[in-house]
Amino acid sequence: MSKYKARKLSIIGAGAVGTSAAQWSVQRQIADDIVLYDVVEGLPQGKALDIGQTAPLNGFAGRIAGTNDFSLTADSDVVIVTAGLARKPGMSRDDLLEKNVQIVKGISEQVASYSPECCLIVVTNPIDAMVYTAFKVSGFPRQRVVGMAGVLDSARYRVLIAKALGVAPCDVTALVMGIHGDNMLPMIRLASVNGVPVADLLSKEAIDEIVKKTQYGGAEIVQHLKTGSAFTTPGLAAVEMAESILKDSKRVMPCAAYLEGEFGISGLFMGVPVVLGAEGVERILEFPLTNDEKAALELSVNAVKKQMEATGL
Ligand code: A3D
Repeated sequence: MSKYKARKLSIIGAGAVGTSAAQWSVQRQIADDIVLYDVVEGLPQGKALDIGQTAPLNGFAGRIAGTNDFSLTADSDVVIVTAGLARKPGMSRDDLLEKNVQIVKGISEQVASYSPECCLIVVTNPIDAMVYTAFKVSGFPRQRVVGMAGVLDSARYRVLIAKALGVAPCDVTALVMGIHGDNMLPMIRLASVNGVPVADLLSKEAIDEIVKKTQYGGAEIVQHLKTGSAFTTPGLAAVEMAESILKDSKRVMPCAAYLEGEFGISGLFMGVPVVLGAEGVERILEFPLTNDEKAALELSVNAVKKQMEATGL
């Protein structure tokens, strides 16, 4: 008998982000078994068949299946939750809360019963409240519940810095902390191009502009699309996180993690740099903040607290 333990990934919600995540998972070959689940009949089945037919073209040797039967997600190692309403023009992420909290509650109960040992990656907005909902309802330890937002926001920040400097985006290292919303905190002091501080390469005005554009990066895409929000990079961002957990890579990524005193914050999910490995959030990388950064992070804390209260949990 083979000693190899097959890795199983389930993606809940076969909409724009869920489909993108499924596609990237197959392309990056991060799991052996991939299950795409949705409540709409035929939708996950059709999407999974289509994505599965890329296998001979990209060398994927695993299995992908679409289903409306939650029991087929059983014994997943990682579950990515993308189910729920997405923003339309004029809507804030908070406008989604009432509907999405019900959806995420129901899903978290099922995940806890079918895959009690999995790591949960939540993508549904407003993310900081939805990941809290999943944490409360699943009863999982804080290491195994994490929100995707910082990987996406940091990618947007890195692209904007790279564009302003005329350099390759992959050579820009930059971190966005805090809430996934208008008060998110793109860290200026820590942004660098292969170690060279960005603050020494760009004017304050140029950096302020980049920060603002990062904060409204999601809204800009919603305005163009009109019928929904970003999905390609959000899908890949969730898959990067899932890959680090499934392969125990210990990658360091900004993620919404439940804080218990780190950065002086307790009892809520907040975007911070974490180490992602087989155990989930294996460590939170804490470092001293300046007074300005502390004040900016306080805005995130207040906004997340309001969202948490609105969940009624
Ligand atoms: P969309 O294309 O509408 O897909 C949502 C899917 O969820 C649909 O196929 C629904 O049928 C399905 N669904 C609804 N209820 C359930 C349920 N109970 N069980 C299973 N599936 C269900 O939206 P989308 O894919 O564009 O966005 C999905 C969510 O991700 C939204 O809440 C977005 O706001 C959020 N999102 C978050 C980020 C972050 O960075 C945090 C980025 C992009 C999108």
